[in-house]
Amino acid sequence: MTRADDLALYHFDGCPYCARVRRVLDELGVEVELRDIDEDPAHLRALVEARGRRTVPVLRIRHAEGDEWMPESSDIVAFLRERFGTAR
Ligand SMILES: N[C@@H](CCC(=O)N[C@@H](CS)C(=O)NCC(=O)O)C(=O)O
Repeated sequence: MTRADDLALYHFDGCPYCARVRRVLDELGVEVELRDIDEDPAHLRALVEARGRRTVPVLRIRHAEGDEWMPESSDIVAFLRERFGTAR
């Protein structure tokens, strides 16, 4: 497994787009912090503050210059495949 400490996935259990991203993480053998917005109101608050909406999945990417918030499951999957496609 590859642990990516700069990434956090905002999601919830019953969301099919989130499940798609979680499946790709499993497939690539990548572990990121999973932030369930239904389970933890602080995660929901952080997401809405950053994005102005509660739509998930959203991947938070930490950069030296600040956080990037990436919505859209297809974009997140493309990012993960590009970065970790050869992780295993
Ligand atoms: N096009 C988006 C769709 C995401 C989406 O519709 N997410 C749903 C849950 S599966 C959601 O968060 N709906 C609540 C909302 O938008 O407020 C993607 O592919 O990520």
